[in-house]
Amino acid sequence: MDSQLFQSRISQLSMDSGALKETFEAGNLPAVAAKLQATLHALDSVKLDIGVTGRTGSGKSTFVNAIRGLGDEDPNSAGTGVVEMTVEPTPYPHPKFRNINIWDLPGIDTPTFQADEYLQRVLADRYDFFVIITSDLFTAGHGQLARGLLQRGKAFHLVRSKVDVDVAASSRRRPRTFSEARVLSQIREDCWQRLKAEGLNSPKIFLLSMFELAKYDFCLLEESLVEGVESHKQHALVVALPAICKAILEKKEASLRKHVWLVAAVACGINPSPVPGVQDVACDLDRLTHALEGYHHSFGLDEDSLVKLAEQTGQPLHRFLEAIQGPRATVTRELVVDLLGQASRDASMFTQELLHVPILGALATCGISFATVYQMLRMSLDAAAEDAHTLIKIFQNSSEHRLSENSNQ
Ligand SMILES: Nc1nc2c(ncn2[C@@H]2O[C@H](COP(=O)(O)OP(=O)(O)O)[C@@H](O)[C@H]2O)c(=O)[nH]1
Ligand SMILES: [Mg+2]
Repeated sequence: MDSQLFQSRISQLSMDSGALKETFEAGNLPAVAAKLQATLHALDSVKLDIGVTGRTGSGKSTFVNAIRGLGDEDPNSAGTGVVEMTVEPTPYPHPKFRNINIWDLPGIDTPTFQADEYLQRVLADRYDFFVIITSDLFTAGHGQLARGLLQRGKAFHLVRSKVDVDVAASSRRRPRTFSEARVLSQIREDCWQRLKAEGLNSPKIFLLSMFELAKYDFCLLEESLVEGVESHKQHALVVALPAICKAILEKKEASLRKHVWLVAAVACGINPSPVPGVQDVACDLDRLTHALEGYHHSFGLDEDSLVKLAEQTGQPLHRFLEAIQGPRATVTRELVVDLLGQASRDASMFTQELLHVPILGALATCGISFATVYQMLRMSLDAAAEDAHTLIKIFQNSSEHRLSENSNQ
């Protein structure tokens, strides 16, 4: 669906809230739910295209993999290595959120590089924003490219990769006077000076190591990517970004929470069937299974993500599995039924609480089904977010542990 139509649907939703309330109060949930279903569908199918560019060998392909939560050896990974492997723009869909494509773009280091020609060749308008990577100096080519993007009104983010290499080299060469903070600030200063010479004043630069993603500026980059994208695409990006930073976990939680009532209304209003063993509750179990799967994927709690986390940290998988409080198993209809059973125990009390909230109160009057489903989604979201916070603590502790082991060697 095109973005204008989507935006108008979202704004219509808020304008319609009075009308929605009346409809709910009249008890006509199916009529409202059909409208909300279209909104939910639009939200789930927002397309996002990210172009990753820079010179050959700067780490473009490695970044394309890292931002999708993949290592170099995953079957869906972009090929990495010192030889340039990317000749044409190549889309790499996010493994869990297929509506997001990260494009590995050709290197910008041909001897006759012309930004305009390059941007035409890669179809610049296709991308929502660009990430420009360099592993050493920002050159005239990067400057030309950035100016070309500014002229086209395209957002870009500047990344200086491989800072782990600079840090390690400096600590070897000047062991007595070494300061990591100083190395980083020198890199930053150098980037600023060179970009200034290219006509770009105080741009944000993100220093990264693709192999220690959480260590340098990746968390700041994640936030900047989200802030820079059109507002109706923010949700799609937030849920798909790697769940390794506290700030992004909070953004994920808030964005998913905002849509809980929408999912609940659609699940109760479209194709509801009685839930076995849960009295007075009817809803679409498949939709709820899909929603909970989305929470697991977004917070990195699915099996694939946990296996990758164990590999990255060198910790045994069971350490992560044991730390998880919420359901560990793959999300199934049986699990959803079980969770609905748990939620139904206090749903009637919850219905009373909902009555005080505009719109939600109106929904609650539609019956115990909505209150139970809403409660179940909220509980599951809270549990998933809490587990994700626990996992990043283990992740960060194990990175610090590995770093101190390395520096003692
Ligand atoms: N130490 C270190 N090596 C990196 C980093 N990013 C990429 N590399 C390595 O640099 C080489 C080139 O990376 P690649 O992603 O293929 O670059 P591309 O040609 O721009 O796609 C590979 O061997 C990567 O493993 C990084 O942040 N730190
Ligand atoms: Mg490459």
